[in-house]
Amino acid sequence: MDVLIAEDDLTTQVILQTLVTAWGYRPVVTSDGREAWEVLQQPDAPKLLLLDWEMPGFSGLELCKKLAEQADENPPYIILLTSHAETDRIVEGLASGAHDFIGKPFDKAELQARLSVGRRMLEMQRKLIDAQQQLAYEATHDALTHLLNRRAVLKALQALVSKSMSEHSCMSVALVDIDHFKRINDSYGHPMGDEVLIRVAETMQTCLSADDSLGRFGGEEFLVAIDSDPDGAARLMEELRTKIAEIPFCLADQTVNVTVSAGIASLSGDDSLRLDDLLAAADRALYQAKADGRNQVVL
Ligand code: GH3
Ligand code: MG
Ligand code: MG
Ligand code: MG
Ligand code: MG
Repeated sequence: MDVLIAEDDLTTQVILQTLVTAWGYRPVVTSDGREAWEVLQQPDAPKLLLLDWEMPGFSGLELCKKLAEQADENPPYIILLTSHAETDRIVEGLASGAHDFIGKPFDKAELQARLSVGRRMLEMQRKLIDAQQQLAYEATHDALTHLLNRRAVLKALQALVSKSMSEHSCMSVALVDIDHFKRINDSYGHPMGDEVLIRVAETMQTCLSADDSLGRFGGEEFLVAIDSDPDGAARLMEELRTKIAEIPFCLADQTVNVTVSAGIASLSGDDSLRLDDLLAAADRALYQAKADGRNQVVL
């Protein structure tokens, strides 16, 4: 683990550097608070900080305050080094964002122990953040296709509808349903059906731009929130339909032909259509595509 040492006294600096290296840390050394601040702005900055209270540029205390203002979701762990270890100073340091302090001259074993506490706290913080990110991902993504799930893609759709309203621009929504998917399951088995869902999702994703959102709406049905007018949306969905129909899905030594049908509904920024109405219109168009023979896009 990297440790930032910000200490203007060269002798202390060398001692700290030698000690933390012997304890298995990688020291990053600065002699000035401003330089330390610059190091801390780097993407992979050290998270364990040993800051001298009194130094040029910014003092250790000022650094604590500036770091607290940044409201980092993965904040560093700060140990203040001070030659004035009076209670009111310690209180001021801790109140300004420091997590711990050590008085100068410091005891080596105590410093090592305090650094270990910092390392443990940072490891715990990292685990919590990772778990939180994993939960947030799972709450918004489909476990099979890794596309946005129904709730998340509806949220993206709502955001696009709101943007279209406020900018008086056009947007579209497409509902895409795999044709005769039940037959694929029945002929090749459910695991192969799952594989087809994954492949269709991947193929669709490659056709979309960053402004469009794709999600699994349910079973073998997908929703695309498209940031364009009906013509643009129809072109896009036609491209997507052709691509899926033309690519042979080679799965476990078998070639499965897959086609999709799509229904599109659009909003011209001046409409005041509700989301439900828009989805109902797309669903009607999809129903029409199915009724007209499948493997087609209906606007
Ligand atoms: P249509 O062309 O009218 O859409 O016919 P279809 O067979 O695709 O439609 P239907 O609604 O009759 O059947 C959809 C099937 O999709 C039924 C269901 O078992 C299957 N399915 C839904 N979710 C999954 C899944 O996650 N994995 C697999 N393998 N099958 C699924
Ligand atoms: Mg100093
Ligand atoms: Mg159906
Ligand atoms: Mg279907
Ligand atoms: Mg369906």
